[in-house]
Amino acid sequence: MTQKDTIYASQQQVKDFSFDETVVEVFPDMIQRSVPGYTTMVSTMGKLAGQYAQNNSNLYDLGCSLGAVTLSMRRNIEKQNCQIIAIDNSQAMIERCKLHLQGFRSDVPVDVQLADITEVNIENASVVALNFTLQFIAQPMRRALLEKIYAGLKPGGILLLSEKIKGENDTVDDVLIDLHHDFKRANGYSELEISQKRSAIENVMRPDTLSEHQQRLTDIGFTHTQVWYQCFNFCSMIAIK
Ligand code: GEK
Repeated sequence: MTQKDTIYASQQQVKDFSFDETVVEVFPDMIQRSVPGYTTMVSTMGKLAGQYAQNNSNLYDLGCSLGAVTLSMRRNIEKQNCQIIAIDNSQAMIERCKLHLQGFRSDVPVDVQLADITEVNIENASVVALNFTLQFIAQPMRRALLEKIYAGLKPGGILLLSEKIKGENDTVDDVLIDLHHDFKRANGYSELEISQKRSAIENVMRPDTLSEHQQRLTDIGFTHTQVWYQCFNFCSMIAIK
């Protein structure tokens, strides 16, 4: 049973959000009630990984948290000699991720690493997943990370990128934010929880617009980029090398 997220339920001095033990404890409930389409995105990323995995290659899950995308990819890989490398820089997440993965049997090896994704090598990759992780990387460092991923991808390899996005201007951004807050209310979050979480996250997560994402991916060299899911300000893309 996953524990309910009540982190911002009481009035408090709101600190910047971090992926610590308190968050890990409630993470599945938090992400499910906060990200519209999370289940669809995770399962579809697994299917796309199955389709684009190449024999003798690596599949990366960057910012893996508890390993949802790793598990989804692992269920779908049919190619020979593939390995999944799951990386997160939160010790609490990595410990829980290892336990979680042990609960499921598979022949596909998974290497779970505690590391900063801006500092690791990406090599011989057929699939790289960034499921709501790039948004936590400082904006000036995002391009270098994506360039490193592009360089580490084999021809025909893919990047699976899900992000919270900013509307193209303030007017439409407000529309998307209101719709998202309605979604959270419908999932049982109170006004206090919604506003305190917003304050906690605004310094650590700065979304780009969809056009900024698409332009950057094209500039880096990805030949095809397609949004395959969007609900309010949450979207998921595939970019093919
Ligand atoms: C899922 N993909 O459930 N290096 C490594 N990890 C990082 C870094 C970094 N520099 N910065 C942040 N993280 C998951 C959900 S959550 C998204 C991803 C969310 C990690 C951070 O510790 C956290 O586990 C994850 O990125 C972001 O499919 O909570 O909104």
